Amino acid sequence: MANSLIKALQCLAVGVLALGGLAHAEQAILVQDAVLVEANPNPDEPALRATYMTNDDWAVTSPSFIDAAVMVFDFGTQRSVSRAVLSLPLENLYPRAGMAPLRVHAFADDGRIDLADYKAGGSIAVTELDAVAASGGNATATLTVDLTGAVNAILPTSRYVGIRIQSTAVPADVTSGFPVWTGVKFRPLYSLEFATGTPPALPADRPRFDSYTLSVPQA
Ligand SMILES: [Ca+2]
Repeated sequence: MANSLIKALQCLAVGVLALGGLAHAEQAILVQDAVLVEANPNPDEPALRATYMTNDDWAVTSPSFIDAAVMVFDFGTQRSVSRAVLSLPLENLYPRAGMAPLRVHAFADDGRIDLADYKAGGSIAVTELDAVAASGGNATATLTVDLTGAVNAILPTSRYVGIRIQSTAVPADVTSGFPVWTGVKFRPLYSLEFATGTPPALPADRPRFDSYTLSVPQA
């Protein structure tokens, strides 16, 4: 109990630092989180749905499965943000060749996680990051991701923002070594902090947006 409280406070401290200088930071409510698993991935037949849903906060690729960490946040009546930052506390890193690259997708959600959320939203990631570099190699650091543009694109049509995080590795990349997967494991203490206000003209994550499936506010 004491340990988990300390961990939560440490997380909060890192999250507050991530929003340094932001007055009136608020938290979107984490409605649900889960892991969507694609079993026996076949590069010739990309899956449109996950095979099953589980938990334990994995985002790893192995030769025989892909685990995507998925979470849904509720922004209530909020219709725009001046900034939004996702905090992802690591439990462990599983690098290959010294790297654990991840990609982050955001999508307008219906408020609960189902198997179709494995491919929901645009095919282009909001952002990609190497968890080893972003954490400085600290396997229990908290990663932060700027999602301002993604959140502002979703809120006009949906109060629920879905986030999906996967390793960018494909099964064929993971042919040897131990363990037989690569990516990260998170602690289930995700948070999405935001500041109220009008959207910035050029959010940091905007250039990566898939304008086909998500409408991006015009400058
Ligand atoms: Ca959903």
